[in-house]
Amino acid sequence: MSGEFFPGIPTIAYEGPKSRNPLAFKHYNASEVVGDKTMKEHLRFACAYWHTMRNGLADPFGGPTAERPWDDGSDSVDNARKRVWAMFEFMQKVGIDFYCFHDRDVAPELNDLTASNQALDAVADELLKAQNQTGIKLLWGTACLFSHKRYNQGAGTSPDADVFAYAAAQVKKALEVTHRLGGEGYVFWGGREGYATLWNTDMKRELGHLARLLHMAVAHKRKIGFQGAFYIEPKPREPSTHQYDSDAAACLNFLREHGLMGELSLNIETNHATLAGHTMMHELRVAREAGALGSIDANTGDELIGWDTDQFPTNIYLTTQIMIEVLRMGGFATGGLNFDAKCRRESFEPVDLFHAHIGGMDAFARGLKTAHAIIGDGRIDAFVKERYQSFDAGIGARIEAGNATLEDCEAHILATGEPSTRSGRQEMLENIINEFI
Ligand code: XUL
Ligand code: CO
Repeated sequence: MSGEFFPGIPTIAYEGPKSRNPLAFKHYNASEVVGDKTMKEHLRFACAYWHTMRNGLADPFGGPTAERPWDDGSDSVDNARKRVWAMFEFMQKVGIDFYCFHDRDVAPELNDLTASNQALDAVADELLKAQNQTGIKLLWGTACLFSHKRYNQGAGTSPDADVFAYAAAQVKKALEVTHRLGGEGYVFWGGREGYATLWNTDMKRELGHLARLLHMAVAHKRKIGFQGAFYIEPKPREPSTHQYDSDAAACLNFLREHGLMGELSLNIETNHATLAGHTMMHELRVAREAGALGSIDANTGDELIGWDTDQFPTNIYLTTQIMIEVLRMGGFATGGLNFDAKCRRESFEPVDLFHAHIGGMDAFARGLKTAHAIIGDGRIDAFVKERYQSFDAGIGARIEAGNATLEDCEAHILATGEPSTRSGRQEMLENIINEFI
């Protein structure tokens, strides 16, 4: 496997911030230690098979533009096998150690489930061979339960029990293949698990069915001995008008209601957070504080276009905020930073895949260093701690401990009078952050 698919493109090296070579890292230095780990260990980058290998870069107004000379465009298993080697050559050259896939990205969906499963097994053989040759690992696998026509009204939430059963069969197979490939996780993202109109929808019943699917998957995971993590990925809409897993809080509520807390954690994606009307930092904070931040789909949206544009992250402020939350949870366990991102339609050459990933990796390297420095500096943490100090003693401590009644609060105010509040100092804190950016 030497330069067959990306001829003339070298293995990407770290050249430092002064380099002007577009095919070099300026900030991501895999072996450089930040705090207690190397950058590579902190960041755990993963490459998304669906975008890197399968996205033709079409948009709602125009067809595909991507030039992928190794791909003959057919649904043959041979073409799928060949693609595996293009993907692994790419990852080796760009220095990414993990990948993520949907069953239908790596292998074609054929005439029936048996044929599709056989194709998936054949491609999985190839993936295993490529993993063993390169040392590249599977961060997570998933089943595509949103592209095929049968899922037009949902998969786990379809009104048709046969469609539910088909989805469950697909999850079973995708989970088994993920297990066979040593995957560290498995994702559930429900693009069609929602509705277009409530006039035809029994929401309570659909949510119950979705929970049944997840419980079945948990049972199967135990049965086959899969040790990886299960993640659920929030997104508010697109393709459905309303998706049930709309944001981190909605997912946590769903998991709690259906006895799935602890079985699944969250895979949070930046562009989904912004579509939900939240910042990425908000979504990460909600998940982390529930002890349920599992993994990250590291992309970004375009504020001028209202879609899930799945762009590569370039904004250092964003990557800093993300890495602050990751460092505060003590780093990733099974999760990582999966570039669920694609090149722009205008960037159709194979080399653009390199520029895109290099940029994302450099942006996260800077975010990591900046976040580490901000936490090490300690001023932000100290300010926040101080801001709540009135809850450390007296009436505040009694409130927090559950030892104060409404009468106690009333007596306190009657004795002490009007509280004197203090500035939130937002601007001062933003200035501190900018000292480090
Ligand atoms: C879609 C999306 C998916 C999931 C996996 O918006 O993010 O690619 O990450 O199904
Ligand atoms: Co995603």
